Amino acid sequence: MTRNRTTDTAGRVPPGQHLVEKWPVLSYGPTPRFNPAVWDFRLFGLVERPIRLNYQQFRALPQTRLTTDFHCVTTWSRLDNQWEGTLATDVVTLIQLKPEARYVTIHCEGGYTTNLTLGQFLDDDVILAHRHDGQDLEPDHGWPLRLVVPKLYAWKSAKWVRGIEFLAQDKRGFWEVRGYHNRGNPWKEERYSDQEEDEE
Ligand SMILES: Nc1nc2c(c(=O)[nH]1)N[C@H]1C(S)=C(S)[C@@H](COP(=O)(O)O)O[C@H]1N2
Ligand SMILES: [Mo]
Repeated sequence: MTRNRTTDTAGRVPPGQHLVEKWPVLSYGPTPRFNPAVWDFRLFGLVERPIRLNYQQFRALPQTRLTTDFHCVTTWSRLDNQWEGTLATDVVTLIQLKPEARYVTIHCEGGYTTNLTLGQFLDDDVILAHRHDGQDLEPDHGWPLRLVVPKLYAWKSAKWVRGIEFLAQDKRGFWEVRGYHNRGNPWKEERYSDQEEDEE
């Protein structure tokens, strides 16, 4: 397929990154099988009333399409990914957050987790996506549902998402306890947790 990919990459490739055209797969464990009969999506923790949606209910949420860049800490970046799904800001309208909620943990099939501040999660380009570049996500890329957090390294873009937990305290996720940076801003090259000591 010929795609008209952008030629203007100036200012879009963070330091230490190189561009790829094809989309690599990076997963720690095996790709889970999707079973729509048991799949659910939970919003829980510091919310007034936790909720649980089945797959059909989740897909009925408002749909948005946006195009963003994707930066993996292993140094590849892929520009202009078109995502379709439900914005994080639309998902949170389903629940009422308790005022103490300041952090989120994303929970995935198979036990992978990642952590974000509530502010990072509610950024206007954060999406729970089921389509990429006009096609359903492939199983290896997170089907049926993945998070996309374009402004942070891609280990924060959790695949096979099943729930969002709202917390008062930050809790490091799978890679964040295994040597990766707690924040992961690619423009500041926040790659490893041992860089965190030098910070504010
Ligand atoms: N559930 C889950 N999500 C995950 C991962 C994983 O191993 N499990 N890997 C992360 C990493 S390190 C990266 S770079 C991106 C890669 O997404 P891709 O395989 O679709 O390119 O997914 C992230 N999300
Ligand atoms: Mo990654």
